[in-house]
Amino acid sequence: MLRIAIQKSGRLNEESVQLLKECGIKFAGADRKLFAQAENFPIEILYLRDDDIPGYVEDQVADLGIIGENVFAETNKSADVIEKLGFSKCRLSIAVPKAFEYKHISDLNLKSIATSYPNILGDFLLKNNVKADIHEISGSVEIAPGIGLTDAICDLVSSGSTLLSNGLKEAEIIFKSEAILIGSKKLNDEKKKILQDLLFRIRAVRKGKEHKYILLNAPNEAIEKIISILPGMKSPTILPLAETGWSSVHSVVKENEFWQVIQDLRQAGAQGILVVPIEKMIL
Ligand code: PRT
Ligand code: ZN
Repeated sequence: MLRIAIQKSGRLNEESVQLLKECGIKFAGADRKLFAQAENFPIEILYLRDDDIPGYVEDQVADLGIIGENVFAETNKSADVIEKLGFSKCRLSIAVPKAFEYKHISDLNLKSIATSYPNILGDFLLKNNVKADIHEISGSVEIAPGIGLTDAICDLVSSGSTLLSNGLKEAEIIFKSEAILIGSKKLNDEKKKILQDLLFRIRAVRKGKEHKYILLNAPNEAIEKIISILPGMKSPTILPLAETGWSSVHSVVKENEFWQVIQDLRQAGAQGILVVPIEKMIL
């Protein structure tokens, strides 16, 4: 039996739950209790505050955890990073009031910076030979300059709209983060085996999301050109259509190359292009 800790509520909760469900694991949500036993996979789910998860994994109360890299780096607990999960992407940035003429990191010398990330910020300042006063606060960091508490802040940014609405501008990105799967350094063989099964499923789900299944019709003389455009897993599937001289081509395309590929395919004579999401992909 493996025990995984995920965030009880907040930005990571929904996608953590969704990922496990897409892996085919059935379990009850956090609204009912703090602990859920999966019905069809040897895993238990613990719902916790995200900041507590690295400590629980270090202490082997949980075997695995899903958290932001920012929290893992800040709490500095002993655990392995097993897999990046690709969601909850954000950055930890130093931001200053708009009127602050910021040109270089050294402009932060002898300034005060409010943050909930004193460790990551402290390391960054040390590395860059900046002597600034770190003012640790646990929330509403973005209002600190406006109320005269500090000269600058260091906080998580995703769209940047919180900075904008508080009259701040991003000065330095000091850490990039996304959700990660962490694991205890002391898993026994039975737990390692379950982890491998879970990882196999997670990777299949994530690969599926990164790709689209594509079906199209084309005149036979265009097929060679079309095959050269399609990257595919191996070579594409080609099936004859009822109409003579035409074929149907099936293949898999990467999400991030998708629009360019579609454009090239149309130019090469492809018609009736269908694009279908892939639920899971196993190579
Ligand atoms: O209760 P618990 O302690 O479990 O949750 P929490 O309140 O500490 O964390 P939560 O749920 O807010 O965030 C969990 C994780 O989501 C963080 O540790 C990050 O890894 C990740 N994440 C991704 C973010 C953001 N994006 C984000 N934008 N966490 C916080 N923010 C906040 C940021 O602090 C700022 O206030 O959103 C605001 C900025 O957003 P923009 O879009 O205006 O730039
Ligand atoms: Zn938290």
